Amino acid sequence: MRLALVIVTSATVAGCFLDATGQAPGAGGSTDVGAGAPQGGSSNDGAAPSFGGQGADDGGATNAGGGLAEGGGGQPPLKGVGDCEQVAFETCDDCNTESGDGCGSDGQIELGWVCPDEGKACQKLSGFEVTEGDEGFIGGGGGVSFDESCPKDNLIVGYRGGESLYDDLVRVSAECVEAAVGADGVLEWASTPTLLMSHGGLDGISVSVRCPEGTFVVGFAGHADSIVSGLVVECAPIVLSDGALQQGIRTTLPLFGATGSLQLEEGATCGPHEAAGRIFGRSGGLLDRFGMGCHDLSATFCGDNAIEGPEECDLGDAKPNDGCSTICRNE
Ligand SMILES: [Ca+2]
Ligand SMILES: [Ca+2]
Ligand SMILES: [Ca+2]
Repeated sequence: MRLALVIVTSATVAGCFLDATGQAPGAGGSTDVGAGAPQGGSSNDGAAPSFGGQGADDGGATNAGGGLAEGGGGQPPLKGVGDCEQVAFETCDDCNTESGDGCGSDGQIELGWVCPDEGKACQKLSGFEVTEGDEGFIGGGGGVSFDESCPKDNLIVGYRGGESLYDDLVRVSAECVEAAVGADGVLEWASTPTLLMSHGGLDGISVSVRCPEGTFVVGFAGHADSIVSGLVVECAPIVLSDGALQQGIRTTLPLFGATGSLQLEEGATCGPHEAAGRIFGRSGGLLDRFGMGCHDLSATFCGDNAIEGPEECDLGDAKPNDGCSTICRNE
């Protein structure tokens, strides 16, 4: 943008002084050109945005001297970035102008980081800790109870089971995947899905649903009376937003099982910072009751001097090559 303006200015100046004799005055002279000038826009070039005013002046001076070649070159750091004060356009200031440490050369927080303290190093999302969250179930009270949770750092991504000829679910099991933090602060699948123990009978045809890769189960509704007929499962990505792990946009999977011509009723809905990590219910030869438990995912950060959740170390910064990685694993 600035380059284009500079070219217009120099063309104007050149045209203007074809007839005139003396040397060109300072860059500001464009107003003297008056009417004949192509593109009246040249007066704009003084109107630098709040940052970068310096660069514009330099460019003008070079042009006055006649040298067309290049004004400045490269991208000078934006004025105000790295001065330890967070102002105006900045969303962070970590006292340097480098990117890759959570606060970029443009004064903006980088993906996957939080910068809670002005003038201090930013902290990188290193993982999550789990506490029990919401839960809910559908179905009746027959059979015997079961309760299964995914292993540590795992979340539910799908279900497998069997469906009878009479539109009932005869068994169910959950698929779990290890969730790990990606470079951009998005939870990713870090393993292939593994199956929890199956509950219910052995008959029926096999049925299954699974969330799209990179998304996790966050709720279900279902069709049931005293026996569960089918489940409608919702999935969502989990992303770092405003310093917390939050669900992204939900998608609904195809029906798991059958409707049994029963109304759809609410099962469990995980809160905005939760995802499913547990199934429970009752079963015998059929699936009498099905429930899902949500895990509250509290984000942990590398660089806050506290070893939390999945962290193996935390040296108070999120720098690599000092024995403790950017996500606080031993190097
Ligand atoms: Ca600043
Ligand atoms: Ca920085
Ligand atoms: Ca930490």
